[in-house]
Amino acid sequence: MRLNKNYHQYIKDTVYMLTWLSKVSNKTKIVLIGDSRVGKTSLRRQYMGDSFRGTYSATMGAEFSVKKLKDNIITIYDLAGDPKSKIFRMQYYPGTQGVLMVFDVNSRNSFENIRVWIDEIRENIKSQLVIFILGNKIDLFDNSLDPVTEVEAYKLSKELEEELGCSVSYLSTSALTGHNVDVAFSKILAEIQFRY
Ligand SMILES: Nc1nc2c(ncn2[C@@H]2O[C@H](COP(=O)(O)OP(=O)(O)OP(=O)(O)O)[C@@H](O)[C@H]2O)c(=O)[nH]1
Ligand SMILES: [Mg+2]
Repeated sequence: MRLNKNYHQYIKDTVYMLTWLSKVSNKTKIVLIGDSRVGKTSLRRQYMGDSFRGTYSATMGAEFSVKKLKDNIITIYDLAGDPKSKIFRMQYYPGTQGVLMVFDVNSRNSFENIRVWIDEIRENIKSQLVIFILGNKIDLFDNSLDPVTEVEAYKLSKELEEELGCSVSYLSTSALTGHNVDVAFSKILAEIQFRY
């Protein structure tokens, strides 16, 4: 097969980065999961300092970013929310220390599906975890759309904490305005440092 030159370079860079990462001792692995379109990629881009994209482009399988903080290398795996991508997501779960589980505050369905996502991580991650639930698109919060309130989301996080026996927190975010995005990442990293 003849590979497109850019694609070939992308594969080479990815292999180089993964080889380099395997040699770094102090590293943290975070996955971003949640339904399609809730804003996982937008949150990752906002955290990495990339510009906000108003148009939707579905993640195919997985995308990832690497950030160096002091002597710690953070790898963020941004997984496709499409139910058909479950088979691809499974290979990225091993070794995960932190999960950012995202829903859209104006989509009750995406909030109800948090339980489905919990089942998926229970099946695939056996190590100790820190979980943050993020109610994204808070900038669009609209009372006429039966939005998911902070009280409901906080209540779910406490129920899950009890059921799973691990730390589960809640924050509302906006990938558009940047509200709580750095806070979410720095809090989950601090919690992982504390627990591991
Ligand atoms: N207003 C607003 N729009 C957002 C926000 N976050 C994401 N969006 C928009 O929502 C759409 C979906 O965002 P993505 O980040 O691609 O969603 P995703 O969760 O990565 O979706 P998949 O890759 O399909 O799993 C895009 O059109 C974004 O511009 C937000 O906080 N506020
Ligand atoms: Mg995406």
